[in-house]
Amino acid sequence: MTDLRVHPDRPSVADALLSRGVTRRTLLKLCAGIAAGLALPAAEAATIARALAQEPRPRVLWLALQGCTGCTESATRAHEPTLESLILESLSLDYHTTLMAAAGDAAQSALREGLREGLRERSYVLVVEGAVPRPGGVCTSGGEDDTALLRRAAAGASLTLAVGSCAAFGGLPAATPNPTGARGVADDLAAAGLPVDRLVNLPGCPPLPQALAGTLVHWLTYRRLPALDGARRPLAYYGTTVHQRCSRLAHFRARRFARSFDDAGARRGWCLLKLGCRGPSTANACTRLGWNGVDAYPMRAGHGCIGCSQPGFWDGGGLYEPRPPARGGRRAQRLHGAGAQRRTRRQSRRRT
Ligand code: FSX
Ligand code: SF4
Ligand code: F3S
Repeated sequence: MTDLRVHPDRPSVADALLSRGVTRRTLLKLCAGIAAGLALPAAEAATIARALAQEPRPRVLWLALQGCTGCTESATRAHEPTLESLILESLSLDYHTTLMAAAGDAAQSALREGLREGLRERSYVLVVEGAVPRPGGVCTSGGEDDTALLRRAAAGASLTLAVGSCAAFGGLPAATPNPTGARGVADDLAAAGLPVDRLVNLPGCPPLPQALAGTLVHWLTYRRLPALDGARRPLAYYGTTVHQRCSRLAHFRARRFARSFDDAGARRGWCLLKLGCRGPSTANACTRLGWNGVDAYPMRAGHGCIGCSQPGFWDGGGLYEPRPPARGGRRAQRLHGAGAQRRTRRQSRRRT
C-alpha cells in the first residue's frame, strides 16, 4: 500500500494535493492516468504515487517571454481545474509573472533568490513560455534583457521545459517577418553555446496540460528525461499523429471528404482533409488524451487540425487550404508513427 502520509516540514506534491481536498483514491487514480499517458506499464502508477508522496515539491521558475499566456491559461484551467492543473498548482511555483501575487521589486527578488539558490544546487525546474527574442533588450524584465535572463536561468536548472510552440520552435512570434528575431529555447541556447541536454520541448498552441504534468511527474519520479524524439519532444505524447486516432479516420480511409464546413459530408462527420486539416502531419496526443478532461479536440468540434504543435507553425499559410504536409511533416510521420509509440513502450519498460 502506497504511503501517502503528510510531511508538515517538507511537503510533497501529494501533501499539497491532499491538503486541497483531493482524496487518496483520486490521487492514485491520477497516478494511474499519468502512467498511462506516459505509456508506462500500469504497475508504475505505484512508483509514481510513492515519488509524489516522498519527494519534496519541486521548485519551479516560470519565465514568460514572447507568448500570449495561453499556455498558462490552459495548464491551470482557471475556471474548472483538472487533476493535471492541480498537480501544477501543487508545485512550489517560486516565480511566475502571471500567477504570483508579488509584483515589482518583490517579484524580482523572488526570481533573483530562486536563481541564486538554483545555481548553487541546480535544484529548480525552469519552465519557459513564449519565444526567445534576439539578445539586446528587445524584451526586458526588471531591467534585465529577457534572453540573457533565460540563458542564466537555464544554466542553473535541473530540467528546462519549453512549454508551447513559441518556446519550443518560435511559434507565432517567429512568423514572417519575425521583427524580434524570435526563436525557440533550444535554438537560442545552442546559439549561445549552452547545452540542451536537460531540455524538453512540449509544443502546442497551447500544449496539452497532460504532457506538461506528465513530463514533470516523470522527472520527479525517475530523475531523468522521458524518451524523446529528434525534436526533443517526449515520444509518449508526440509519438503519433493526431490523424492516427481521429474520430473521422474511417471516413478518411473511405475517401469521404467534406468539401465545405456546412455541406452534407461535414454534417455526417466526414474527413476534413480537403478543408485544410493537418492532422496527418501533426505529432500530438490530442485525439488520444482529449482536451478539457473529456474526449474533445478540434476535429470533433468540426474544425481541422491547424498543426499548432509542429515546427514552422503559422508560416505554413492558408489554414483552410488543402496542402502537402507541413515542413518536417513527412519526417514527423516517420518519427511519430505507430512504430515510435511501440519504441517508447519498450524503452520505458527497459528503464523501469
Ligand atoms: Fe505561444 Fe504561450 Fe500559443 Fe499562446 O504563452 S504556444 S502563442 S497558446 O500561450 O506561447
Ligand atoms: Fe485525419 Fe484530419 Fe481527416 Fe481527422 S479530419 S481523419 S485528422 S485528415
Ligand atoms: Fe493543435 Fe491539432 Fe491538437 S491544432 S490542439 S495539434 S488537433
